[in-house]
Amino acid sequence: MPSTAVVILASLGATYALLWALAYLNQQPNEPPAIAGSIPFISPLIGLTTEKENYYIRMRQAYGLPIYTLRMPGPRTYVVNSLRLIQLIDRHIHTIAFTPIELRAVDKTMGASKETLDKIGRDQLLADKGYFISFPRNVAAGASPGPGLDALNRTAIETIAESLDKLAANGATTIELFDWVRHEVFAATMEATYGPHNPFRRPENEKAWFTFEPGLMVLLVDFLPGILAKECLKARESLISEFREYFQQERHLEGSLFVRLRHEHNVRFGLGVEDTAHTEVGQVNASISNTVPGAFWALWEIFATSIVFEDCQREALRLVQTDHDGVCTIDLAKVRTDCPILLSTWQEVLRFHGTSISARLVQKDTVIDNQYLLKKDSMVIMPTSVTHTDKSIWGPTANQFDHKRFLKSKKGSENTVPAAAFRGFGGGAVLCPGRHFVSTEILAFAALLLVRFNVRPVKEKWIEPKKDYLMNTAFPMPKNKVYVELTPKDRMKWKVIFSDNSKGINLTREDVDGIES
Ligand code: HEM
Ligand SMILES: *[C@@H]1O[C@H](CO)[C@@H](O)[C@H](O)[C@H]1NC(C)=O
Ligand SMILES: *[C@@H]1O[C@H](CO)[C@@H](O)[C@H](O)[C@H]1NC(C)=O
Ligand SMILES: CC(=O)N[C@H]1CO[C@H](CO)[C@@H](O)[C@@H]1O
Repeated sequence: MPSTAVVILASLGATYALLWALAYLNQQPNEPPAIAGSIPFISPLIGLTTEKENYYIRMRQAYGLPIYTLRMPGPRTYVVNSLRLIQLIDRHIHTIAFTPIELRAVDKTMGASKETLDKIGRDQLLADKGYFISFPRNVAAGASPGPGLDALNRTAIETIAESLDKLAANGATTIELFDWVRHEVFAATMEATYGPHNPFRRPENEKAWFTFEPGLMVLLVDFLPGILAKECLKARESLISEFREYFQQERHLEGSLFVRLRHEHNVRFGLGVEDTAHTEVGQVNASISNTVPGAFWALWEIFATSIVFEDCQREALRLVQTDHDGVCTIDLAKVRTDCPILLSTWQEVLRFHGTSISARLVQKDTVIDNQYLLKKDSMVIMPTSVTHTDKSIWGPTANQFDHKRFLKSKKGSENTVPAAAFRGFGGGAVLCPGRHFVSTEILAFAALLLVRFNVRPVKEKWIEPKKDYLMNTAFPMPKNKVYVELTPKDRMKWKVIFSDNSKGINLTREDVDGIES
């Protein structure tokens, strides 16, 4: 009789052979090559869990493939390294689609009813009929350069300016950078979006949001959410009831063009107040989850390195005019045109710290670039950090933070770095509609801080926090606290204005080329 050890060994061996066979034999010759690691299915899972984004970068370095297949439990996943292939995939809006992923997110995380999901999911891949696919076009006017954007960014900046005014009145104040930025940016973004009846003016609603947000991933994975995300679900219910009241009383009519267009979009698809209250939770997520860590890393880079700080401060000070009564006036609309280094720094923050992963679902067998077969029901993953660390695109300094990298005047930069290689706001059919707004908001925030306050770390030195990579945001979260002292520079009276010129911030290829999206 064989001993237990032999039985265990034999079954391990058989399992291994089976996994190996599944990973390789089941693979068609024209599919992207499979990378299985030492134990098929298990190694990639362990790699991704422990290394997060760095796993994709390591695989790119180790194998140098333009595209490859990762076999893990669940559907097969194609990971795209090559920018050229990413651009080709971007064109297959209907066959390599984003909408099923959005639909799943609404289903799992927003607590929408079956009827709501039916309305949202109907004809999802038809350009003029699908809810998600027609969303960007229907709401574009709310956040693209023009009156919609003007109103959004005016309110956001006023909110921040007011808050900094109060802070200055208190003299020196110590804050924790992330918590502080989170509150400032959240308050400004929500005020701009929802207007005078913004539900988030009530602190308990802001608190509910930040109880809800960290549980999103648990809801998305859908593993025992009732137990593991109990608080999160409770917070969601209270947020939904706030939105129910907001839309019931038609408060959105006094809100931004953006929120009004979103509401009209919903009405067009037959969604009522109850449905809208649920989808709005997703809109808050889209507009805040990347904005907060983005603003944090921007301020971190601007203040923690002295050259960056000096360059940015010099530019910001140029926006200030002091009249003979000693009133300082700053025109924040000019951050977009008159602060090229500040702008370049923000773009570099998006390149260097950006970790967004574009995910798509293959709707039917599709061949790209005349050679790679992508099979139906597979996932396609395009990690931005892979493109953003590619030395063949960014040169030998790809792994360094260079705040002047995106300066137009910098020698050779325009020729060597194609605008399309910058993927901080996505690209192609799925381009972030909030990009102009959020860029203006963050740059104006930084500029105002630069001119009004001395910002120094409580601990003598700036110590960069460790990064916590989350699977579903465009930036990592800082793991350590950063305590900072803010001291007003002067006792002058400050006036914050925005001159009128409806320009956007052109960071993506689509903006530079003037492509409508
Ligand atoms: C620094 C802040 C932000 C970053 C880095 C960012 C980044 C992105 C990226 C990379 C995508 C594309 C995702 C993909 O390809 O799968 C995206 C989509 C989106 N973003 Fe942003 N975003 C930011 C702020 C905002 C804001 C402030 C709003 C709203 C006011 C917003 C609304 C959206 C929406 C609605 C989509 C989905 C677009 C679609 O369905 O076509 N984002 N964002
Ligand atoms: C929340 O927003 C982020 C950023 O847009 C996105 O990556 C994530 O998938 C969203 N989460 C859900 C559950 O919709
Ligand atoms: C951005 O690009 C558009 C279209 O190409 C152009 O009209 C606009 O002036 C540019 N904005 C800035 C700030 O350069
Ligand atoms: C992109 C941008 O900054 N747009 C506008 C922001 O708001 C001010 C005030 O209305 C406008 O002047 C900007 O053009």
